[in-house]
Amino acid sequence: MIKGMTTIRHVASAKEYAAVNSLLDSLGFERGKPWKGVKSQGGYFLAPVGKLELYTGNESFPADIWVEVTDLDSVYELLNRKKVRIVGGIEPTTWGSRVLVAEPAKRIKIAFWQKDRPEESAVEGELNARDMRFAVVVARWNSFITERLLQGALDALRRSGCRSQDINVVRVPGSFEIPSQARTLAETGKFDAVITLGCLIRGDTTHYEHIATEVTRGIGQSAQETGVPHTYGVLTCETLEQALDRAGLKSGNKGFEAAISAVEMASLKRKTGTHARTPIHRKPASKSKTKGLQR
Ligand code: DLZ
Repeated sequence: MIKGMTTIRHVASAKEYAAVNSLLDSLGFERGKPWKGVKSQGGYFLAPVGKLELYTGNESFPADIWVEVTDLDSVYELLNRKKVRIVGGIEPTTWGSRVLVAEPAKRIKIAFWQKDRPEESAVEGELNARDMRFAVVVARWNSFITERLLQGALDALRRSGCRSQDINVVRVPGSFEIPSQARTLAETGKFDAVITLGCLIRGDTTHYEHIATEVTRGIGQSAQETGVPHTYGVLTCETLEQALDRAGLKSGNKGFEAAISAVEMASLKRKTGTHARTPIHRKPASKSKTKGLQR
């Protein structure tokens, strides 16, 4: 039944109204649509999380707008820079937080607060590829670009601690062939993750959309159905210039990024996965069927 909640505050003057708006902008609040009525004007800000908090007892709170922040000291600096009135300073609370009250306009008090210790601790993968094996499927089409992606990916794997003999590079004719080969490799159960690298350029591919859709879908499907993490380093570009940018010039190297994501996902899988659909059977690299394909 409930759709949303809005707290309304009246700001006395247009100057103060502008100042409060400017402060909330600087703090990163998302602005909603402004409105203009017969007697007044206004606008709203969206908060990432909203709460309606009720309490009972004798504690008194210094403001009725409370904004939880991740870095209270930076907010303090920002308020000083913007010459916003601060009531007192940063104070400890009785509930394991620190609070700072600002008064950007008359009778508009905002309490900024930060918890001393964040409550949630998320599970994350690590960027350590020691004892992990990776398959890299790379398309030969547009090899001028894909070889750069491959160099980026190999660099990332080695920097993450992966041994050269644990990286298996497999070349396929074009991006269209990536998903089936990725799946074949994933199904061997020998790899912690599969990294896919290719480059589709709209300029020279009339059926670009179809290939791009099929490649993306196929790689995703292989990841889901085999349970082996796959990462996506297939560039889909309008022009060769754009592809060059993403293969080591202006916008980094997407091969490097795909490999780093593969390390993270492989590590995460080890932490969170109960069992893989295709368990990883560790064998000495020399007995591996893909031995001849190693770089
Ligand atoms: C045929 C084709 C074309 C026109 N363009 C590209 C491209 O931009 N990038 C790419 O990786 N592959 C391209 N291909 C080749 C197809 O992916 C596929 O290898 C062939 O159609 C053979 O099945």
